[in-house]
Amino acid sequence: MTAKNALRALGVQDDTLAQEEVDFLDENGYLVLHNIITRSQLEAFIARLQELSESEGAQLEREAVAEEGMIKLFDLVNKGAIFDLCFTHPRVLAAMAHMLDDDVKLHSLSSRSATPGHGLQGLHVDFGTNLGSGPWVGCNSVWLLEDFTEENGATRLVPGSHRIGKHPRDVMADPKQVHPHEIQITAPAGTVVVFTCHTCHTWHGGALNRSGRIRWAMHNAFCHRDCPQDPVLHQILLPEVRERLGDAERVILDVEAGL
Ligand SMILES: O=C(O)CCC(=O)C(=O)O
Repeated sequence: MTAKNALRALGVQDDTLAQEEVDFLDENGYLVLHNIITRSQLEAFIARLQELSESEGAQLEREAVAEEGMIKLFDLVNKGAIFDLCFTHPRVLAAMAHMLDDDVKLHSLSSRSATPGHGLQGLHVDFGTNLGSGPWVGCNSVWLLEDFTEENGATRLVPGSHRIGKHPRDVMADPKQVHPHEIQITAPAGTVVVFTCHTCHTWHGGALNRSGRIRWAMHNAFCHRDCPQDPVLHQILLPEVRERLGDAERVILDVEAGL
């Protein structure tokens, strides 16, 4: 099955995103998709992430840059059927398919949740290769499991920065500072924010969580089918997960090779 057929089988149609949404994404480099996660799914995600954070710890060794005060959890495809939503939701898939010309697979599914007093990152791009010259490697999304507010460190981003073709660090003395054109994505829990990648990935980063609660969130990236995943899913996918999934889901995860 081709990726395009897998997308169709998972409900992605030509009009799954309205034309205005596609135009907004192309122009601004991000798209806010509301009501992707239901209230009961939100509760289930947070409960599972809490459980995993106790059993697995922060796993900072998996990160090139360890971040103090962050709860980081990886390989969520193997951590329960509730996470299947992240690689099967038609509206999220439609946005990824638009950006990657239908040539998509899951790149990584993880959680970066800021505890109180933490979370500020420099503005950055996630897929920083080939800036300005293509081909574009991948696209990311943030899944809001809490209401994102200025107080709890809603993700900040610079609209239109995907067309600049440079890293923030090339033009900012300190990417942790506020960029004059940045905005913060304040939105209700259940929203997914997708970042595009035309000339380069939209500049974005976590902000400081000044609230008294953990700001739970997940990150769900997709990439072109010839790009490496992190981790390579057919090497680590549990047999019971592989068996639970249908053909289309296996294509999106790129795990047919291990069948
Ligand atoms: O947590 C956030 O708000 C953004 C995180 C992010 O951009 C990243 O970890 O690459």
